[in-house]
Order: sequence, then structure tokens, then C-alpha cells
Amino acid sequence: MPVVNDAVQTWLNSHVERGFSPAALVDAMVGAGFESELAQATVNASFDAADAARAALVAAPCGFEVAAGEYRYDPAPVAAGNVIRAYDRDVKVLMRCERPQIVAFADVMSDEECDEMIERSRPLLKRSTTVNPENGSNDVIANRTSEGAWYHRGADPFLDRLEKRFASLMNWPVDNGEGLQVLRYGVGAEYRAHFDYFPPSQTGSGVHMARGGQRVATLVLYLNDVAAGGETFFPDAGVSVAPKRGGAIYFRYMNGARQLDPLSLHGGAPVLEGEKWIMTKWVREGVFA
Ligand code: PD2
Ligand code: ZN
Repeated sequence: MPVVNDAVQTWLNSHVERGFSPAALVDAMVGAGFESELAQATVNASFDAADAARAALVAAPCGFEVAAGEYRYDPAPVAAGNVIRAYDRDVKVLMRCERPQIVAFADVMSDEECDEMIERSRPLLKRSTTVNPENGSNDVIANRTSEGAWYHRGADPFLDRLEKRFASLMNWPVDNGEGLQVLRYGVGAEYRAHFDYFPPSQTGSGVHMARGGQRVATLVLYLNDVAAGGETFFPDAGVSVAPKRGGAIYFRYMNGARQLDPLSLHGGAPVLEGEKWIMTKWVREGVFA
């Protein structure tokens, strides 16, 4: 008879967070050979723990939405200069925008590293989801027509090295980063304008903020050259960045006072020709465990 060890608890927590129902999780545990009473009690305890974590977060709000013009642009953590030594690589700075805070880079990854991420991900792709604003579940919706694959942080030495490089580039701890996500967009696929932070006013945000708090910044890495389309755009700032293999774009949307920047609204434009492969690293205000 199986027992509830750390691996089972981690599996349960991640499924609670993803919006699975208690009944579905009990069924899955019983199907895996657990006693029905143990499964029920463990699932109940996991939901209680998630509720308590959410309640604690509601008591300590995770960021403040402010009107355009009220967001204070304190210095972004990314280093100054035209070339940044990021862990094991010299990365070139192509462009900096102050409102919203955006930095475009070249040479963050080598061609071989980009190819390796694409080839690893190809067999793992699943239709991308977005956070349901009401219950926090990850849903497939028409606004986001890419396919994606997730990787656990530090899953192997190759990913670990990339993550150390990205953390160094963003000047933000590795431990505050979510796992890497690789996305593929075919012709016509897009990610319509959205915010990467979890809107504090939406009840579904709580479940995500229970791990590491609010997202503060994003690094989008371009893994291939796109024949036409696929730009990352910021409609309210009038900024658009074309994908270029090995390059990346960083944008920051929560300041030290925990205000959230409405100008960080952004999207991935439809791919017009060819395909687009990117990798995203979202970073939190606290440790993402
Ligand atoms: O595909 C992109 O360029 C893009 C742009 C903005 C992806 C995301 N955001 C995202 O995955 O959050
Ligand atoms: Zn985004």
C-alpha cells in the first residue's frame, strides 16, 4: 500500500494549485493504490493548506494596481552599460525603455543552446493555458494560441546554467524564478495583449501568488528567427520588438513599493510566416518553491 511521502504531497499541491477538484484527486490517489480514507484525508488537508496560504496572501496584498501616470519608476535591477557579464556570457544591450521598463538584449543564448531547447521541447508541447481570473485554474483560451512545455527549475546542468545566466542578467535570485517555459507559435498563432502579473483584484490570482508572491519581471528569450510577424508588442507604450534568435527582452512591472505598472500591457503578435519559438522566465518577489 503506497504512503504519502514528499513526492506525493508535491504532486497533490501542484494539482490543487492547478484547479483540480477534490473528487478528481481522491479518485487519482485511489486509482494509484492508496486507501480511500487516507486519500480523502490527505486531499482535504491539502485543500485546507492551500486555503490558509491564500487567506494569508489576502491579508498581505500582493501588489497594487495603479492608474497610468501613478506608477513610480524606481531603478530596475538590470546592470547599466552596453555589455553585461551574465554569469558565463557577455550579453549585449540593444535598447532600454524607461516607461515601461524594457531592456532588449542580443546574444543571451548561443545558436546551439536555442536549438537544444527547441529540440527538447518539440515532443513535449501542449496547448498553452492562461490563469482563470475567478478560480486560478489554467485554462485553454482563444487569446493564447501557442503550444508550450514547462521545465522544473534546475532540472539538469544545462537548464541550471541557463537559469544562472538569466538570473545574473536580471540581477534577481535564481530561487525567485519560475521554471522555464518554451512556447511554439505556428502561422496565425498569437498571445493577445495581457499582463504577466497576477491582478490582485482577481480571486484566481491568490492560488498562484501562494508560491513566491507576485511576479515582478519577465525575460522572453527568442529561440529562432521568425520570417514575418511574431513581434512582442507593448500597445500602450507604442513599442514593439522583433524576435531574433539568441536575443531576449526583459520587462519589469512591479516596483519596490509593490505598485504594478499598467503600461506593461504586452502581447505576442500573430506569426505571419514560419514559426516562432520563445522561452519565458517569470520572476517573483519572493522564493518560488
Ligand atoms: O510571445 C511573445 O512574444 C510573448 C509576449 C509577451 C509571450 C508572452 N508575453 C508571455 O508568454 O507572457
Ligand atoms: Zn506576457
